[in-house]
Amino acid sequence: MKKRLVILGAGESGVGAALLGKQQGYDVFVSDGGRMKEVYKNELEANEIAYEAGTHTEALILNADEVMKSPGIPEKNELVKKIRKQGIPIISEIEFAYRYKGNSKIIGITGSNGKTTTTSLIHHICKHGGLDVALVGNIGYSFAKQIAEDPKPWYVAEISSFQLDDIQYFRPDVAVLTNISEDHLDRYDYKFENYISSKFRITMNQTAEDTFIYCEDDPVTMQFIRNYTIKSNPLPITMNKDLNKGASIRNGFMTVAAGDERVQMSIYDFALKGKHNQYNTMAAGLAAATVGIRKEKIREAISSFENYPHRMEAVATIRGVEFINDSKATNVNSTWYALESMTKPTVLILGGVDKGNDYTLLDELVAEKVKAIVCLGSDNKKIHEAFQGKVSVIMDTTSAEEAVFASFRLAEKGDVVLLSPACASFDLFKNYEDRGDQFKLAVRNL
Ligand code: UMA
Ligand code: ADP
Repeated sequence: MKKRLVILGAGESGVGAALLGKQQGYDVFVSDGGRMKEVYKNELEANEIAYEAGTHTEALILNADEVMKSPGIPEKNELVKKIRKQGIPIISEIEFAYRYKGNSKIIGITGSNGKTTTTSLIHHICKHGGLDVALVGNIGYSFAKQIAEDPKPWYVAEISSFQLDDIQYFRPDVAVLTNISEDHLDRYDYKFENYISSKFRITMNQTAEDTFIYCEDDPVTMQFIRNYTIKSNPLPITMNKDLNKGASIRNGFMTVAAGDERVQMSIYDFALKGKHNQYNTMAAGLAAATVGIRKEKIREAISSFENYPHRMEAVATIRGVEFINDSKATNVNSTWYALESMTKPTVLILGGVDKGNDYTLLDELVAEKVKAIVCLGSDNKKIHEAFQGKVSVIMDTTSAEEAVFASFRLAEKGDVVLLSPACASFDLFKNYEDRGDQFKLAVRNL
């Protein structure tokens, strides 16, 4: 008899897993409790995969042999609790994909910040170096779908903590942990340790044949690393000392040493600017060197890379006021790095859905650089409380347009207006892209 695979959530992960499941001979049923996107409906129908939308019918779910839970569905969901109670195994989409990857290799990138940048830079370097490689995972493309439709010998996978929560055997050949800071605490019982454990699961199944790249300058990583038994080869990155193995930046010069070969390069030749991106570039260069990309190819690719939008993206300078879109800064740590790289007086646009933020981390940089805070969110109480008396102006706005107008009024020639919200966007926008796009449009309409 066919194994019954029930898939919860019919978004990118759910539909990708359904396609792979069908191809591998499972009896697949997809259940989406909300509204499904038309494109995903069409995909399931074209492949004759049974599904329901707008409800989760328990009778059709609790008879599963195995459940693939989409990463956006939290553990506290009543149905998930019932599935667990019945002892039905729950896996994530990357676990399901892993089962069918064959001999292909995986470079997996996780961390609180810098995942997308590091993942896409690694992908760019590997492609430039001649590897036949696909870009998958949290970056927006289902890993399972890639395997079903266009399997490759190499995958560069961005991996979220939600995806790591339900892995069993998933084992990346090269794992990268960029850094760890508070994020998504609402999904981890507001316990930072739970979220940290989730991140370290990237190393859980690694063996001595694999590699683990991590940031030695990241206090949380270094505090918790000793709690885990990591069998893979450790390769650190740092700006604090020279290393025989790993990557370091010293006096404006990066040295990458994965094996015998050393890649050396000036940070002024990096396409990505800012200290946080120097860390990302070290991690990416090291991952590429680990998988054998030639050093001249690594250097060329690092200097030719173009980053994704919404990450410290220069929008325009209007009457001497520079506008920067960092809408992807959805937690305090990423906003910290954005502020750290500011060299002009800054009007900071902050706010949205707070994920349990501790704003005091920004106090010093705000005191040094921020002349006004413009809140862009439906509930800004926490921001007011955090910065009252520390910044002379704090005001509320409820649309990107209003925030841009207000900031432009507060800014003078030579200032910068920085959208780096430290929060998710779902209160007022569809997602962070929508927030960034509306911001850019409002700036261009000034
Ligand atoms: N749904 C249910 N029942 C519920 C709740 C939701 O059926 O109780 C349904 C919704 O109606 C919807 C579907 O689940 O149709 C969506 O599932 P999902 O939220 O897991 O989203 P996917 O489309 O599968 O996208 C996911 C990742 N989303 C999340 O983790 C929230 C995408 O990352 C990822 O690109 C994609 O898989 C492919 O791997 C997005 C993200 O926001 C970009 N990630 C977070 C982040 O980066 O901070 C972790
Ligand atoms: P992620 O995919 O982990 O969310 P991104 O590369 O999309 O990471 O960057 C998200 C935000 O974090 C952006 O605002 C970016 O400027 C900032 N950022 C990028 N890399 C780092 C890093 N290594 N440390 C801290 N912040 C970073």
